[in-house]
Amino acid sequence: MQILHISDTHLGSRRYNRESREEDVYNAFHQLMEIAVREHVKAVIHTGDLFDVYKPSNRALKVFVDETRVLRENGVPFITIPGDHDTPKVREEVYPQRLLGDSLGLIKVLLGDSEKSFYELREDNLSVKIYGIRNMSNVFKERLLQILGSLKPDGDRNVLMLHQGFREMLPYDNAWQLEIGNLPKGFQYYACGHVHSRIENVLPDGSRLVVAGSPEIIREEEIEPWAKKGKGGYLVDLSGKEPLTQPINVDVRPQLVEKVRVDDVDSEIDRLLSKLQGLSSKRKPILHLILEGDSARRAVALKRLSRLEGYVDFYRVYKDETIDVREKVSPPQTQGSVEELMASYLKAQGYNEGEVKLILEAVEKYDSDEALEILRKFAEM
Ligand SMILES: [Mn+2]
Repeated sequence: MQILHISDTHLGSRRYNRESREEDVYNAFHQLMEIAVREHVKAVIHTGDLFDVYKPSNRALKVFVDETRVLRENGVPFITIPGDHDTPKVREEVYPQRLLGDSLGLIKVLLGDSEKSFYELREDNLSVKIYGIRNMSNVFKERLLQILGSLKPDGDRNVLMLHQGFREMLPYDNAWQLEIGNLPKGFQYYACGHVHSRIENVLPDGSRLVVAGSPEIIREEEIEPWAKKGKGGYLVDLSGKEPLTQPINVDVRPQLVEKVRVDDVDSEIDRLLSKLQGLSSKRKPILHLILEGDSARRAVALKRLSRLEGYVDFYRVYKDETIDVREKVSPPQTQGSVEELMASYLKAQGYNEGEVKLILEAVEKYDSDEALEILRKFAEM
């Protein structure tokens, strides 16, 4: 029995306020639905962040309803849990999934703490039970562990859907709620969302923990992993005791992060254009540029970059790392009065005499009415 595991589709996401970005996100979803039908999967499981926000636009809702029609026509259930993005931020609001599931019967939703704790898929004599828990924020950590501990998976094969941060993958403060060791036993496949890049883990008991990732590039950090591993979903065959997983890719609009030396912008543009010619995708790429070099050349370089138009979907300055090379950077002095030290430090930071004088004045008179007036003057400089 084969299912399709997808996640973090973020329908409605519109980065850089670009129409093409919103379209691309819908297009990736369209390709996933095509894959589901082509591969004759028994179900599509989606591990959260179906929508980019908990109040999706009518357009995002319509795309979802229209694109999943083909599943309903083929009797393929769409089973999902809410992620952090589509969790209401207001107590009385409801999950968009409840509208689509409870009210319209278009999808099957699992929350983990409601009456329905699993959906069963049957093929021949094999029973596959799909469990799922909605995303729970840090404040509900204990509740999450409690629900995990209460699960009694009793299908021939059992799948658990989660949308949480794991310490092993996101080892930062407040970024994780679970450790792999917290996972209850008895599941063959832990279907995970939240992290946007693909991760596959084989656990000691032979079960699989797979983070499906987002099928389009939602944030710049996803560009590098996309270039290495592609994006899409996972086909999961649950026929045997150990699941077989196979990543399946969708065609994603190429995105590149490129450094550009503003001092030599024309040859940099030539280099970029020949690099773009080597891309295999028919879609025009998105360029994220990191500007380097003398900031005095930046304005001219920005004008020259318009040569890229027509070759790219769009380009943007991702980071400006140009520097003012005319300022002599000398180390600040280490002896003298506090004021002298501050003045020398500020000069080394590139402030001119007049600015330094005003800053020192503002510091000295910080608790008087004059301070505001000084700061206003400074802002006008
Ligand atoms: Mn997400």
